[in-house]
Amino acid sequence: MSWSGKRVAVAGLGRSGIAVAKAAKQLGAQVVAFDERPSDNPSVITATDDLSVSGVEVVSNWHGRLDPDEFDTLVVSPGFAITHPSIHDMGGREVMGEVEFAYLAANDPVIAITGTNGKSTTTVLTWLLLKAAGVDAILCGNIAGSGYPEMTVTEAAMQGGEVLVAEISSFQLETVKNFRPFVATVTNIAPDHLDRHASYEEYVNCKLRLFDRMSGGDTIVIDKDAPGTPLDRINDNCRNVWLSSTGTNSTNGHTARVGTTLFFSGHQIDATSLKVIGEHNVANAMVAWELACSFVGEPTQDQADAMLSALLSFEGLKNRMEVVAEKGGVSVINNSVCTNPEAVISSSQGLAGKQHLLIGGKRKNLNFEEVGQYLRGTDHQAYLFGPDTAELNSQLGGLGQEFVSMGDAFEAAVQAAGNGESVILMPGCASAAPYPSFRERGEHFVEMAERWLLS
Ligand code: UMA
Repeated sequence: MSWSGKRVAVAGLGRSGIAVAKAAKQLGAQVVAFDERPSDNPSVITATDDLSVSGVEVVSNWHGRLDPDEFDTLVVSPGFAITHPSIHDMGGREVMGEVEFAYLAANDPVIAITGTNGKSTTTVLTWLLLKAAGVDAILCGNIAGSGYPEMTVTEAAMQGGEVLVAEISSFQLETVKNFRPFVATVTNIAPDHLDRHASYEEYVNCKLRLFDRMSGGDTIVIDKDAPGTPLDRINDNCRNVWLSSTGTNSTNGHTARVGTTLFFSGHQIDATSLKVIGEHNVANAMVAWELACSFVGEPTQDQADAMLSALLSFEGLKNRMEVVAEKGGVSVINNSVCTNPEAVISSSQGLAGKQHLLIGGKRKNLNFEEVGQYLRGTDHQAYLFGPDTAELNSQLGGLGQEFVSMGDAFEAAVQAAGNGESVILMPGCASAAPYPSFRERGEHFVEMAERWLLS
């Protein structure tokens, strides 16, 4: 597709919008980038300076409307809901999201990973396995704050390599049309983002859009034991690779499990030798291996050895069950990226010993009753904080202690924790003020843990 001379509006001056505006300009389009934040916002100032150098016009303090006669195409960032008035204003003209734009600009095949939980870990693991196998793979997509060299899909498309390994969110899938990964998976599906998607069904439909265009020589990798994945709705117009992360189902790929023994292309390891803990990480490892093999084929002996060594040395990502301090037999763990009830339960189940869980933030219309039921079957304690504390506690059946701030909740939790126990930031919610994102929330938690170590 040619962008030369096209009049392109880009909605959003975040990571996606900046990348699209620069790329569209580089591809010969006339670009105007819009953002509803005021022009004196520090991020808007930085973005405006950055884009002006590239010859992109910037409109900040935007009222959210567009004159369709001025533009041929609108490219929206994932943070824009499909109900945004600018999309409506475009009428029948071309509207696409960042992933669609990147796909049209890319020359490389894409391995795409979606799902509710585990997608960042699976994406990084796939990328590490491919690198170990000698493939020039690029890590990209929705992934943020992983500690690895991540970039937007657009930046990856413009950079080019052998294959793009992309984490893809439901927000990004709302606006895809031609996007056709060569290899793809959905890790699992559980309720999330119900403040953005009209219903859980719509959220599931969005996730499954990843597979819509796949056919012929493409490959879909599915864990038959993944919670919430509708196995009867997986596109079978292409190769389907089935694995069984619990070892209870039949498989046709490169991985298998018998008890705690895991097989990767014939190599045998015990699940406990993985540095990342929990059953969900066994699933992530098996899915990543299948994804990597779907690209490289049957690995040679040297490739398989290098891939296995990469898998066994993987210590996990920042903000994901990251042990940040240990004192007096108490472990302090940062799981700031845990932003839905299902992730609270699965992350907690992956860890032995009594847990003191810091839960709170924006609830996103999600229901925490199942977390309440889960906690009642354990001796874990919940410490609630943030704007939705009262609603959270009511859904937990009143078993949480309520605090104004995450700092107060942390103080109470470390006071109460004893030898062999853990204090975990397990928010289950999106970040809320004073934290702009899960990264700042995690950073503050780590700072508190470091101060506690010195106390
Ligand atoms: N904006 C408006 N009006 C709107 C919405 C946004 O003007 O109605 C502006 C904001 O003022 C801001 C910009 O748009 O300046 C932000 O755009 P954005 O929200 O799309 O954010 P980006 O920085 O482009 O980041 C996006 C993803 N953000 C979202 O999906 C909300 C990032 O995922 C992703 O890492 C990045 O692209 C690169 O691909 C974040 C996320 O929270 C981490 N994702 C959700 C999740 O993982 O649960 C889906």
